[in-house]
Parts: sequence; structure tokens; C-alpha cells
Amino acid sequence: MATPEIIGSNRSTYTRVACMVCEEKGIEYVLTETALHAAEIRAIHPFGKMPVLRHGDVELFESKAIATWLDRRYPAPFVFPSEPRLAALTEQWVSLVNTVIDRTLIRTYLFAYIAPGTADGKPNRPAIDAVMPAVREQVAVLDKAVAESGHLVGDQFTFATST
Ligand SMILES: N[C@@H](CCC(=O)N[C@@H](CS)C(=O)NCC(=O)O)C(=O)O
Repeated sequence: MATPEIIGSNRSTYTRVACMVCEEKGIEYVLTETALHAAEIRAIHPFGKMPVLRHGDVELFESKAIATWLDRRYPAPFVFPSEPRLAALTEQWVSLVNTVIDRTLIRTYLFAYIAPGTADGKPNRPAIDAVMPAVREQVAVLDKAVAESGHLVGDQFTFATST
């Protein structure tokens, strides 16, 4: 069987979730490190976002689509539950992270430190201060959700945990 090639970067959260699926399932894979918007990425993702996947004759973009392919293509353990309630809960948390929490915690809070856009290169304090209420609120939501079992969905590792 061809070896999956994940094209992206170890520094990219969305690349790492695709790698985590491979790690959890024991899939042998290759991570090809690229810069943001590299030609290898643009060749597959229409907007140049990482990660993308090459696997034999399959090419995919979007981390959840990549994870779904890998989960179905390879045997257990499965990171997308098949039981209806657990499957829906996995979708629920993945969707919330993709639409809300990633924007707050990564694109705004983290980037205010690692790519602050300030004249002196120091953290963007106004941006950090402005986002802190949302950071606290959203981290509290995640904390509450994992309090009982340590997982977002049931008592098992799922793709929701890796996002
Ligand atoms: N919805 C995409 C998001 C991917 C994404 O935003 N990746 C970031 C790196 S973590 C990126 O490529 N950013 C460059 C950009 O947005 O132009 C996915 O799930 O794969």
C-alpha cells in the first residue's frame, strides 16, 4: 500500500491533527515540511492552506477530510466513532473548534505572540487584551467538557480530541 504523504508543517495546528490521526492509528506516513502557500500545497488546496494529502492516486485538502479518508482506509482504532450519538458529538466539537475556538486561541491569541505585526516585534498587547475574555470563556467550555472523562467525546480519543 502507498505511504500517505501529509504536506504541511509541524508548526501548523491543522497539519498536526492529520499527523495525530496517523500516530493514533499506527499508520506509517511521511510529513513533507513546506512553507505556507508553497507550490506543493497550492497544487492541491485551491486557497493554499495546509495540510494537504497525497496517498497513491488520492489527493485531498482540509484536515477533516484527510482524517476521514485515513480513518476509513485503515483499520481500527477509529478516530471517528460509528455510534450515532458519539459520531454527532465528534462533529459538534470539531465544528466548534473550526469555526470559533481556532480563531480565538490560535489565529488571534497565539498569533499575537508569534506573528504580532508590531513595529518592535513584541507581543501585540492590545490584541491579546481584547481577546482574553473570549479565551477564558472558551477554555472554560473545553475544561468543563473534558472534566468527567478526560475526553471531549465519551471516554475515548476521537478526532475531536486532536482538533
Ligand atoms: N480548514 C482548514 C484550515 C487550514 C489552515 O487554516 N491552515 C493554516 C495553517 S495551520 C494555513 O494554511 N494558513 C494559511 C492561510 O490561511 O492562508 C483545514 O482544516 O485544513
